[in-house]
Parts: sequence; C-alpha cells; structure tokens
Amino acid sequence: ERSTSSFSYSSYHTLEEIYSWIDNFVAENSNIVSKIHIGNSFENRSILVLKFSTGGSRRPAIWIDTGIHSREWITHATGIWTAKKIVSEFGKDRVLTSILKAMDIFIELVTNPDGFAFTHSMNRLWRKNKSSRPGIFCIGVDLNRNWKSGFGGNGSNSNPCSETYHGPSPQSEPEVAAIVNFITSHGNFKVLISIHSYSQMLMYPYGHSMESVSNEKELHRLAEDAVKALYKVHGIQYIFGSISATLYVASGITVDWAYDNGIKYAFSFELRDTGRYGFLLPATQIVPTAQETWMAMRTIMKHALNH
Ligand code: ING
Ligand code: ZN
Repeated sequence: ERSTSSFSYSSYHTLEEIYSWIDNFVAENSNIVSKIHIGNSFENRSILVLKFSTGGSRRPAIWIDTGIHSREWITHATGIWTAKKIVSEFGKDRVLTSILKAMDIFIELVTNPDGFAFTHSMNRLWRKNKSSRPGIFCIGVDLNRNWKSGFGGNGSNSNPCSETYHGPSPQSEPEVAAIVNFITSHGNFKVLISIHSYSQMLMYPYGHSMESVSNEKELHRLAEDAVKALYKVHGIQYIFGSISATLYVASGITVDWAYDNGIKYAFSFELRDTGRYGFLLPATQIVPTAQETWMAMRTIMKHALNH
C-alpha cells in the first residue's frame, strides 16, 4: 500500500498490511499523529502505539487497545477505523475537538502481533500469545490473565495448555510488560478502553472478584449512557455492568490492573455479535460495528474530559 486512500476499511487485513497502513497514516497526518515503538513481542515483532495529540506535554491521556486476543479480528478493524475517524473528525466534531485540545489519545492496534500473524498463517482461532518456555510443551499465555491485579486468581488457569493460562508470573509476557512500562512511566492516563469480541457488552472492573469499585455508580451510569449512544447508531443492544457480574470472574485482566493503578475510567468492550458468527464476523459488519463503538467511546471520553 502506498497511501491510506487505497486501504479498505471494510476488509480484514494482515499484520503487514496494518503496519504499512500505520506508516502511511502517520506520514499523512503528522500534524496530530505519531507512532511510538513501546517494545517487542516474544517473536520479536514491533509493538506499536499511535499517539493523537495537538500539543502539550504529558497531557491527561486516553488508552485504547485492540487485538489482545488475536482471533478477535473485529477489534483490530474497529481500531483502524477509529484512528481514521479521529483524524477526519478533528476540527469538525466539537466534542472530539475539545477532547483533543485537552487530552492525548493512544491506540495500540495490534496488542498481540505474534498471535495475530498466527491467526493468518496457521490457526484462525488462536487466542493467546506465542511464548514458549523450556520444559513446557504447550504454547502461549492468555495476555488478558497476565496482569498483576488478582494474578493467578479465579477465572485464570495455571495449566500452560489452557486457553486462559496466566503465565509464570505477572507481566511475564513482553506484550503486557510493554504496556505496563509505557502507561506507568507516562503517569497521566485517565481512561483505558480494552476491546474484545464477542458478546455485545460494555464492562468495568472488577473481574477478579465481586467486590465493587469505589466509583461503581458513576461507571454504571456512564456505561448506560455509552450503551444508549451505541444503540442509537444501528439499534444494536449491549448489556453492561461489572465484568464479574456481567460475564464471569476473570483474574489478571487489563482493566483491573488499570483501575488499581489509578485509571478510574477503565472499560472493556465485547463487540459484535452474540454468537451467530462469533469471531468470524463478516467483513460487511466492520464499519457499522466501528461506527456504533465510536459513539460509545466518545461518550466515555467526553465524560472523562468533564470530570
Ligand atoms: N472474553 C474475555 C476474556 O478474556 C473479558 C472476557 C473481557 C474478561 C474483559 C475480562 C475483561 O475471557 C473474551 N472474548 O476474550
Ligand atoms: Zn478477548
């Protein structure tokens, strides 16, 4: 690809296509977008983050990650569409413009690059990363069980062959450690949105237990508003609530870590659908999914800006 104008936002893409799209996108929008290399994966692929900023230094920041589970292809596609939306709506959408005048947005499009490459080459339904360790026969750690908050607790598995294997220790995986180091050293993140599929849910901490967070009421109302904004776009219904109450108990997850590290607006989406196609969501649903998800994310960002 030589420019983003020939890129199809309504198709699924390989890692190479996405990384080349990133380079074109940054070159074409260098006034507000830059690319940050935050680390390397187990198989030594680059871990990249897009930064959207209108200036300042260490402004209050918003984090969005997609594709931490490699088979959830609708999430990477939604992230790419969202990145394009941000540059094309800046200066037009008053809410987004005011957000970007006060805050920076960071998007990690391919949070699990090794797993993602593997879903294209060998196994479309691969979820974990691709790490291996001497004496351990099975491959991969569940990157959404490898975070420090509640590490090793209920809803995670110590068997390396499990799909929810938490890994040998918190942040043992380079893909998780890169984010922890980046967010911690930045020190001014206010919002974290971690995007999964599928089930049509918007959830907040905790996942590791039924304990409720201190701003639960605020997060609950905000989730309700976000889900209403999402519904208005194409009439798709999302359920919302804490992770442990809405889905199941899950320990060592991204949003629990974010919350426990001071990011009080921490949300996780489960995008379309509810199981008809599941992880194999037809590409015709990429743009509608991204459009409705954008309105929910915009609701969350606007609230964070005003609080
Ligand atoms: N499901 C998530 C999983 O990791 C989830 C559910 C999402 C748990 C967010 C905790 C936080 O099990 C999928 N589809 O990955
Ligand atoms: Zn997932």
